[in-house]
Amino acid sequence: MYLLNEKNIKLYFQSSNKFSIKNMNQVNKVETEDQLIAFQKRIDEGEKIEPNEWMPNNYRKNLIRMMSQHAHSEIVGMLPEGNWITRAPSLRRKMILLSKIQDEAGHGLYLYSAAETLGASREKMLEALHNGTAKYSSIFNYPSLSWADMGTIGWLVDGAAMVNQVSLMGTSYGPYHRAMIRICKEEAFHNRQGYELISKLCEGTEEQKKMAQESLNRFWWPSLMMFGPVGKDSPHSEQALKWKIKTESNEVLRQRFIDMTVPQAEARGLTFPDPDLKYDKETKTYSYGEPDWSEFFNVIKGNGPMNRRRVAARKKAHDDGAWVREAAEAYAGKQKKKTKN
Ligand code: BYC
Repeated sequence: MYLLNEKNIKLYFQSSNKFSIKNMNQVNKVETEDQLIAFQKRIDEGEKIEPNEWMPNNYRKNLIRMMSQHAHSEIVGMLPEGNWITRAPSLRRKMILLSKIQDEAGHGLYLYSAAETLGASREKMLEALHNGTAKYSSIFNYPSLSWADMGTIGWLVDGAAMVNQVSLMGTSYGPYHRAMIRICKEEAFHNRQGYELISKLCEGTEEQKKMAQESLNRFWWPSLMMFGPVGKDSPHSEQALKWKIKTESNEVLRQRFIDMTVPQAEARGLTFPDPDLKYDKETKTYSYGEPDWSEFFNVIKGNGPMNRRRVAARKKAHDDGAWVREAAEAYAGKQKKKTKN
């Protein structure tokens, strides 16, 4: 039996995760072995866990960690593409880009709301993003330098995200599972528009084809790193898999993405910046070189090429939007008064 007093619980939730629990009633002061066994049985039988049901504190904590990082990734992920809206080469491309970026904002909102069902405070989650303590996907700390990057982001970044999120559709937490179903539908469009853009460049002039290749060269390794590290460098995986917070390992998903993407590139005459990439006829998969994990850890520590600029841009957007939140609250207050009268 685990006994925690209120102060310890608060510390436990705040210490490693940079967020706080708003509703302390949702946190267990006592966790018995029987409760943990019964919970694992529900997971093993494929049941979904819903917000008001009993769950271990550690399950709640890890979901808030992962879902809030996921939500941050969606809204920080709007920035590299937002950079190109005014320079889209046609009205069609501009409309596609705008609609895709709006979808990402929506994904962020579903995910923040889903994390709130676990008792996480939206204000605290955003505060952690703005003060630089929260993580978000490493990929968004790289710059978008050419128009071809708009294709590469859709094709590779959304492609990698989709492989990961299709797997997360099987997550054991109900609200996360439902958010993933909706997000994956939109992600499929994001991925296809990116591949279509790259395909068009590859059918174009030598210069356009070069632009596509150069973009693939820059984004390939960071896209593989999106799936996260392996072994002892992936400390959350073992328990997350046991509780079906995640349903497949980082490595399995990375391999699936590679096997899906390499033939797509080859069909367009593109090559990869990995001399070790080759098809293995026996396993029917591609073997590949080791990503530079020191670069990855440097990026997630906040030292990637764009970390500081990304966080500053998010903070500015939040501050600039203060009047919208105030107006919405004032309007909601008025509506409440009206319904009372
Ligand atoms: N980037 O034990 P591990 C999109 C951290 S956005 C940064 O394997 P876990 C889109 C990890 O957090 C979709 N950090 O962790 C939007 C942990 O650190 P902490 C983004 C990473 O959670 C706009 C430590 O490394 N998708 O599609 O079991 C435009 C150890 O890792 C990363 C998601 O967010 C990383 N890549 O597995 C376009 C998916 N990898 O927390 C597109 C949801 C690892 O102990 N998240 N770390 O400080 C997940 O599936 C999992 O959290 C991960 C990591 C596979 C990422």
